Amino acid sequence: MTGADRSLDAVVVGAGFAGLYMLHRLRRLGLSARVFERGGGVGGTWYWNRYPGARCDVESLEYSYQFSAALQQEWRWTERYSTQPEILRYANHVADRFSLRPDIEFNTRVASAGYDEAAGRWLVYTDRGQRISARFLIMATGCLSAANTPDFKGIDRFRGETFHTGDWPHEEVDFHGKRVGVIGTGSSAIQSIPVIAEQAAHLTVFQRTPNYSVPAGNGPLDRALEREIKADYAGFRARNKLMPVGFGSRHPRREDSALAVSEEERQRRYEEYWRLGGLLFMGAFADLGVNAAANATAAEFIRRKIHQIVKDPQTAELLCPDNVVGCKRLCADTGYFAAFNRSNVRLVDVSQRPIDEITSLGLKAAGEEHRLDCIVFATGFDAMTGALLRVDIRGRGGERLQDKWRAGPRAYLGLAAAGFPNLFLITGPGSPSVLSNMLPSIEQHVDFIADCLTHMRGVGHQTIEAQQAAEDDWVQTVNNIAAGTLYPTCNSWYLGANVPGKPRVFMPYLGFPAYVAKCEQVAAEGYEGFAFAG
Ligand code: N01
Repeated sequence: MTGADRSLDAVVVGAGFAGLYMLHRLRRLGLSARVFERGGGVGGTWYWNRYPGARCDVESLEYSYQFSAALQQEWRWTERYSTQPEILRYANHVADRFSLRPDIEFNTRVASAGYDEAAGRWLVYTDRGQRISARFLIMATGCLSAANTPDFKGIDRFRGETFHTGDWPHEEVDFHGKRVGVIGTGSSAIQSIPVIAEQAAHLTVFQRTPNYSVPAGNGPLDRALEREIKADYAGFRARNKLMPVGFGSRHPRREDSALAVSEEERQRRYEEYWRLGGLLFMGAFADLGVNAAANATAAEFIRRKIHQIVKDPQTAELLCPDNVVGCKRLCADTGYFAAFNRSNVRLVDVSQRPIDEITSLGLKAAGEEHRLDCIVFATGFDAMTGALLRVDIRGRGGERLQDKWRAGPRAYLGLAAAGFPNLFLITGPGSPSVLSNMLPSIEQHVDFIADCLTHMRGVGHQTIEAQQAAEDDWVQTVNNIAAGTLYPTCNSWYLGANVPGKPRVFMPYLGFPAYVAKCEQVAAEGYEGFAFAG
């Protein structure tokens, strides 16, 4: 292609877990590939989300790669749920173990990419002025990697320090002696608040919507369990693959309805699953995600727990959500509700009167000025589409992905978009991604793409493109499945409802095993729903 500095088989955008494994597979196929990463290191989400208390809500023995049996055996996790520093160490270990770094360009953002139909190649531009011609463009940009800071009035006037949980500084942040404000009460806030509360002179939490949270039950990794799993890791992975969310096979989801048992049994079951911890709580009964009356019994159980933990009844009541449990992602915490018993922590309800403005000295909310030294925006992400659409991607006829997705994202299997030949999305909208265990979902997508490239090479195809009809059907399928659940009943980031003006479309595909089966069937039938050329 004319004007390119360099020609490659594939450009991969992002060096998180998806980009790292994609690079490994591409190399093994003998293809030339380069990864461009805006951060200064590998790890993606785990490179940026360094806020105090950050850790994963899927168990470490499951939130890890399985493509290498040796890697799986040799890596030792220290806790049941890994901390962000440990996950980042793991990502770095993988990059070194498989010698991936020479093909990764750090501190380099892919700004735009345009498809040249005549050449059948992508021309990719970086913010450092590079122009790369590539046959394939593979977006490994992550689902929760574009931080969202609401457009608060006066945000630039604040004289203190500001932080975003999803874009945390790499230097140590010390809140000792400081008056800190945290805006938001999602997973990031719920993990960071207990830690910040221990340091800060005073902490004010600004809550618009309370969230359900279940204690994670974290602790040192049980070495006997580790030995047991490592003795048959493949079997363990295979059992997890059959779980609706792709993890948790050690704690089977129950088959019965919350409404089919006695009140006594229901409470006993909820206690059992409360002790299991975190996301596993949702497995207590089979119908918590689909039956509002069943879900209401779980909601009542958690609200009672909040009232038991939080001493001030008014604060406890404010912390009690009234929506469906799990409709916004259920949080997993370590000491979240108890943090509100501390004398240096205050909860401010901004549900009725939003935050008015940020001033030079703090923040005006609910008719009061709060003096602050630091503001932490725990305000989440432009999820699933944000990072993709921050790159100006233009397909056939110069069509912009931003325009194609103006009314909501449309992608076949969450992997490819009609009008954008030779573009692959790893864990894109329309795939299980955030409603599954991300690591196996990433590996499944990367393997699908690598197998597809092998197939193309075998039959001599130059381009692959999702067919419009297949894409339309798939978007409809994703919507139909979500509509049969309680997920669309609240303003979650799954729906894009957390970003003003973002179209409301339920983005993830619900059901990991069915999704994997569909991908396998598509591949077995010669990549049904895709068109090949060349
Ligand atoms: O973001 P969120 P997050 N004024 O969108 C509030 C994953 N994750 O970073 O609910 C006032 O959940 C907003 O209020 P509301 C996990 O999948 C995983 O916490 O929109 N408040 C909400 O309270 C998670 O779900 C882990 O009314 C405003 C908060 O900001 C996902 O990332 C850890 C506001 C945003 O919550 C996102 O979590 C961390 C405004 N104008 C994250 N705008 C684990 O693995 C927004 N808010 C455990």
